[in-house]
Amino acid sequence: MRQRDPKELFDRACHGDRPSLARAISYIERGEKQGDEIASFAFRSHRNAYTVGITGAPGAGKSTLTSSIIEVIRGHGEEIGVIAIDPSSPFSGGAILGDRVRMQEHALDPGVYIRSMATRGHLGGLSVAVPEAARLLGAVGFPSVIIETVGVGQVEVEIAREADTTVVVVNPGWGDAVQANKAGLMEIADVFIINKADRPGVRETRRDLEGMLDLSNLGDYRPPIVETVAADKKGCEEAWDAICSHRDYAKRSGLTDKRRSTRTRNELSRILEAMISNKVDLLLKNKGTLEMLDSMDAGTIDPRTLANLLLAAVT
Ligand SMILES: Nc1nc2c(ncn2[C@@H]2O[C@H](COP(=O)(O)OP(=O)(O)OP(=O)(O)O)[C@@H](O)[C@H]2O)c(=O)[nH]1
Ligand SMILES: [Mg+2]
Repeated sequence: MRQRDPKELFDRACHGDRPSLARAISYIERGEKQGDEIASFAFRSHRNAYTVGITGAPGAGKSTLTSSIIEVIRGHGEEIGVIAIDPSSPFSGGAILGDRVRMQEHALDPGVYIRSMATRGHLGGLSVAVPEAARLLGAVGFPSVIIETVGVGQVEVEIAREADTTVVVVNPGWGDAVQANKAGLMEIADVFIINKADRPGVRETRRDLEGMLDLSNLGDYRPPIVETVAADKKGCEEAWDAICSHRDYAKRSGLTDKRRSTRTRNELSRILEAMISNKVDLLLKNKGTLEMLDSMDAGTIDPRTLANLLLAAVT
């Protein structure tokens, strides 16, 4: 029982105890009180990991690429944490298994920590749980954390966007870049990767991406386009170099601090919204409220007046 004390769990995780780290992330994932406390210890530790969001269409090769990039990072002697988001969308139901298999080659390496996360009742969902888990990985000593998320759905895209560096993975072939653009991935990319470059259509995809970049309102940074064959571990050293170049640029230019500030503010508002919405749910089930709802049915009080009354109770 004592082991579940949040402070002790956090300390153990900081000393490299992986089972404690796993349990701590589960608490965060499930939105339990211990998880809130652990997230708070992590935040106040001021040990920030550099976060890389990797996103793209289902099956673009994000997990394969992540696995190959892990190898590059390990080759440089650095440790790395990975959070793979299991999308709740029916599009990629097989992701959990796929990701595990794809990154299996690193399963025994103590310098690599790979964790899948899904929505498990956390207030505010993954958009709150993932940044908390990423911060925990930073607090326990991982200098970098890769967050893999499929680029479908608002929450998933948001999670990828809110990294220090966002990588958008596309595939060769007519229209893939256009699809990425439609999914809103164009404007969040700091680095583009054309993966599966062993397939035809690389030139066309690059041309499409360059064309869209020409049209967008770029400042003094233009996202590079790197070609990879992740399945053969080709181009992954260059991909990691491009990612690190963006990291250095963002640090130098003050972008990193600006983004981190925006990110924590967004997180605060998400938590607040979730808390208030939780209170609203409770309030609507309250016996007193139920009577007022009857009055509304009877036509003696209107929804807006009632809402104002209830809002006063919530705040
Ligand atoms: N030809 C080719 N196939 C690749 C390459 N990289 C990955 N693949 C294959 O593409 C398929 C999907 O790879 P994943 O890494 O699971 O893709 P993903 O983007 O993580 O998929 P989800 O997480 O399900 O969205 C697998 O069969 C890989 O073997 C590549 O560079 N070339
Ligand atoms: Mg995957």
